[in-house]
Amino acid sequence: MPLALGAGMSTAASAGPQQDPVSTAGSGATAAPLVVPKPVSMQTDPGQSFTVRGSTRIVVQPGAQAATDVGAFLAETLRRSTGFALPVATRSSGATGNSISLQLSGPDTLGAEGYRLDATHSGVQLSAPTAAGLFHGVQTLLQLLPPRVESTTVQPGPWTVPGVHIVDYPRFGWRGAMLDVSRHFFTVKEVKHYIDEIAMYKINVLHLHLSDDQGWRIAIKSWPRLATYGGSTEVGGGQGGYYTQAQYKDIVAYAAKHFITTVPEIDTPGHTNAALASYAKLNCNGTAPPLYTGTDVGFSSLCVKKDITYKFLDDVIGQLAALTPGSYVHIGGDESHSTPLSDYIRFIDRLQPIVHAHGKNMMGWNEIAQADVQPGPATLAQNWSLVNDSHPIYDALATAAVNKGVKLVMSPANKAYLDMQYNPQSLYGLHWAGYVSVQDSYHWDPATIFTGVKESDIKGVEAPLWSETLTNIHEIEYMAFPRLPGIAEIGWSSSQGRSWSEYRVRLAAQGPRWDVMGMNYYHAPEVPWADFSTVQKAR
Ligand code: TNX
Repeated sequence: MPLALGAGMSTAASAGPQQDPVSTAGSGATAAPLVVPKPVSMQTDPGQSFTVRGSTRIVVQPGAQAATDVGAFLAETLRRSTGFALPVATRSSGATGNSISLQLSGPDTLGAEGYRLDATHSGVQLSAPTAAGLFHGVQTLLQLLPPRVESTTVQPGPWTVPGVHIVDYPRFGWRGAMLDVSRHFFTVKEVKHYIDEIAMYKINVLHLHLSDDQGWRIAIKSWPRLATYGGSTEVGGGQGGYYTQAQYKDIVAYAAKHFITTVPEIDTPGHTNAALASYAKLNCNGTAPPLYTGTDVGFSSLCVKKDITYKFLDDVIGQLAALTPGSYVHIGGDESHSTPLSDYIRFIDRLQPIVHAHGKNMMGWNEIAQADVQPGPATLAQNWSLVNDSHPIYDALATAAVNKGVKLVMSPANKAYLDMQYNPQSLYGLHWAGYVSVQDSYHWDPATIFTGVKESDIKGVEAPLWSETLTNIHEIEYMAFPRLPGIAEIGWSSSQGRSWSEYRVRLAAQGPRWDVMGMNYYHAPEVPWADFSTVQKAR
């Protein structure tokens, strides 16, 4: 008899940290596998389990290239830690039992990213209408295996998947992570590393904040000084850096392999000192300011009245659009404190047609709702207003956007900003929006923040990571983990029955995976990590 662990999955919490967090098979234990984000429904079947072994195959339908690619991704990951051959075979080769099967099932109720996963004695059956769904199912499967599966060197088995039946699909189609590569520059390798880590939690958008006062990070062919001069420093005066278009393409392709769409942001009309310093003609007074390495905001503005400004933007957005397979280009629009409001509105009104002329839709921070932006998918507003837990506030910009028929991506600064310090002792980060503990960052719901904004007005959620205080991937990891998986869960899982005490146990089960990966995560005291490391050591 399968043990039903539907929406609430309450036995996961009651399983308690003293039990083996994942691999229950063979031990007779019935603890539910601890998966983040929480699947829509999961039944465990203690009578069943499947052990991946040397003779196991990964099986796909003949001719299904997208499924084969996901199968190859799974094989690559499993080969590193298991040392098994794990050939990716087509079904016509006769492989049946003792296999992990990845099947494209054709359209059904699971939507664009959902999947079904069944693990029994004879193998693992993963099916989904899309390759993205298969990829998300693979992420779940990896969480069903012991944490040492994340190792890059061969580890001892057994590699047992508990008997489960999972049906899963996301609440929102946009589950983003933003990385500010402007305040400090991060290498292609570091960005790819972050992609690996966010993909584990079914994040499907990587928003790259490519320009700000302190640095311009993408080469633009007709405006070479943007990168070579505007990208030559960073906060604190370090050497900065920029991506060539080939490197940027490489990031976009790597993200796509992880079913993550890259959204490029060029922040305008404010946050533009690096561009203004690179080209005197972009300034109203024709004089280039010096490069800037501080952390103030709101002091720079493109020259709204000059035509060259729009020629510049047309070139930049045209080249970015050509590098972007996704449908959105982010034009920033935040904190333009030195642009008079009438100019700001004029500017955004002139910019949106430029974005459209290059075949993309326009995304911007919620201030863009002050302009005459277009309804429908043509515009997306990213809301960064704070959540007030006890008194939901009525935010004029969010409501203005929704009243214009514009959908919102929710990034409330005192919940979803990963650069906020956890507490006054935090080594890195800022606290202008408050200290944000792991529990705080999990305790909100996008559909109940504003009285005027309902579920259907919301495109999804996004966790921004601003980098004024962050200089390398280790510091990125420290701020993003363990909060990012909670934001990912808010974007993926139903809010029904959501409880911190249940979630913290599933979150703690991620710790041993991150330990194996060598990640520098914050060991937040409110998460029961220790219990899981004991389990790990005892194995
Ligand atoms: C606000 S919120 C900013 C960024 C800063 C960040 C630091 C928003 C759209 N802009 O310019 O980096 O705070 O937390």
